[in-house]
Amino acid sequence: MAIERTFSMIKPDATARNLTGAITKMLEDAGLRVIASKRVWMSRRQAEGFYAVHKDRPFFDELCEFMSSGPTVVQVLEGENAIAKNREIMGATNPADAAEGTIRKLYAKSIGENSVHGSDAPETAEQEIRYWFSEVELVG
Ligand code: IDP
Repeated sequence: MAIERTFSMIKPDATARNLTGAITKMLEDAGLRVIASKRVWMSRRQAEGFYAVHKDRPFFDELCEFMSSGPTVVQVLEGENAIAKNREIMGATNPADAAEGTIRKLYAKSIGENSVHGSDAPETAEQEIRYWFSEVELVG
């Protein structure tokens, strides 16, 4: 299995509850390595750019408002099958549908304020990493 990189974000509802360490520990315990990490309070414009793929969805405004409402922690994770593994640990978008033991089941407040983001494919992982990090910030 190839070593992959993926982009992960701890969202404002989770940083507000001081869950950065707890969430990062779950990722590390699953074998993912944090090779870049920084705390970012994104602007509305940065949120709109990051979530541009969702611009026609009914929840776009609400999502960008939420994502720029407080600090986030943006991270790059590395490991075997990192993209799928991160998605598995995160759990389903809606915490009501998330499996037991997943981050969203444990911590998400709602379908919108759902504590974490994780890239869903190699192409998006690459784009999202590039959106927040420069090459020299990735220390594998
Ligand atoms: P994902 O984060 O599990 O990949 P997406 O469908 O890509 O889910 O949606 C991106 C983000 O948009 C979600 O994580 C959530 O924060 C927000 N979102 C998705 N659906 C809704 C909704 O119905 N209402 C409010 N926010 C939503």
